[in-house]
Amino acid sequence: MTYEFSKIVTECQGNLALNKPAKQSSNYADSDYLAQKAVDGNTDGFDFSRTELKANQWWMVDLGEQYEVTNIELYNRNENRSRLQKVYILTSNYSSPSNPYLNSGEWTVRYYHHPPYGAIGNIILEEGVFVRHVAVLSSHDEGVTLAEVKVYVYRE
Ligand SMILES: [Ca+2]
Repeated sequence: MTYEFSKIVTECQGNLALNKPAKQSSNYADSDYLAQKAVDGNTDGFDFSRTELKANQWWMVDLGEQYEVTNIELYNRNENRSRLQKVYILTSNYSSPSNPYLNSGEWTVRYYHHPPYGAIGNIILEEGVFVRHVAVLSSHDEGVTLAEVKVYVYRE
């Protein structure tokens, strides 16, 4: 008889969000600031995603499968940092969740920051949070702009 065990993550797998499919609620004008800019591995604050300048815009990435995520790192842009305010970080373990919005049964708010005025940094999740999708939503009326989002499993 053969026993098969689920693979257990015992070491850091690197940034799980890197080059994963990302999308956002709107694209700023005809700009190049598409959602994928926030998962291209470049944390340069001059290379960023950007939605339209209005409230309740969001950005999200699909990690492809569920992970027990421990850390989410956000990098703001270099200029006009204060545009990124009233920031919610949400996660979902649904395979195809609806668009991120507050008070949805498919998304859980893991973090809220107001006002950040600068780099947002490293958010550490509690143990046992299984994540397939990570979203960033802002209720501020200047939209969501992100240089990079990184997602890690550090815990054994
Ligand atoms: Ca980037």
